[in-house]
Amino acid sequence: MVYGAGTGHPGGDLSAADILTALYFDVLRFDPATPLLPGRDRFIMSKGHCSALLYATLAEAGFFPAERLSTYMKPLSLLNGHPDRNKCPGVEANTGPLGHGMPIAVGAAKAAKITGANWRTFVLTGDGELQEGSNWEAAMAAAQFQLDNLTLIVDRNRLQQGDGTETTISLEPLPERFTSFGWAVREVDGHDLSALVGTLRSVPFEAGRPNCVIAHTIKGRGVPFMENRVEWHHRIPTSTEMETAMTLLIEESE
Ligand SMILES: Cc1ncc(C[n+]2csc(CCOP(=O)(O)OP(=O)(O)O)c2C)c(N)n1
Ligand SMILES: [Mg+2]
Repeated sequence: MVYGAGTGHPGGDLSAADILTALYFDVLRFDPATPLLPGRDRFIMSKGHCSALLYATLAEAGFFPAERLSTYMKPLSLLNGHPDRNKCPGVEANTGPLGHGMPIAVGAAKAAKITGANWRTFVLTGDGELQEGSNWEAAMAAAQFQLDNLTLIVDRNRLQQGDGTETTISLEPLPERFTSFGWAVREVDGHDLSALVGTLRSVPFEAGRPNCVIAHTIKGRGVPFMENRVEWHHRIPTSTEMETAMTLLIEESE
């Protein structure tokens, strides 16, 4: 999709692919035939620059035909560079400007508490994204409202755009920061599907506390020449690189 569009964020897509796989093929409750079913679990892809990953997952989960993926970012496509809930079935919130998903997720989780509904809200942020102050305002509100029906997953690949998170604006000690904000925190290998599923299935971790899962990941995971390389945040593969990458990914999946 990224090669075909000539733009995109392959490093961050690959970083979170296992997380979305665990969510959509085990944890989340939804019906792709009725995307707005009132009782569905909500998933908010706050790192909206990784729209290619979200669309590929939604297509695989049955929200729309996989043939549509080839229209990614083409003129008049419903699959924009940043996800649009009015265009693409299954997209829960318009994201892309970093720092918006958490506040939206807190509102959704609070709404479920107010109405007594039992659906859950999950939100995925990047780690660099956590440098946006809105996340911490949302984190304080979630603890205040005792939103144990809310789960934040942090894609902790330690890279942002252009550099590492720790050399830009350090996030550590990240688990302790969320704990001190009143959240129940777990750390997990973000590429171990059974660990991801086990952790995400077990929410709420503690009654009355919002849940934070810090998923340790590798940006560009699955394609060795992309792994942990900051330039692959926003680089487009050449045709040779694309073929090599696809061969490696298909081999790994078989
Ligand atoms: C408010 C805002 N500022 C800047 C950008 C441009 N931008 C897109 S992705 C990105 C880096 C995100 O890093 P991280 O959250 O760690 O994402 P990941 O490593 O998972 O790709 C930036 C700065 C943006 N989308 N929104
Ligand atoms: Mg990152």
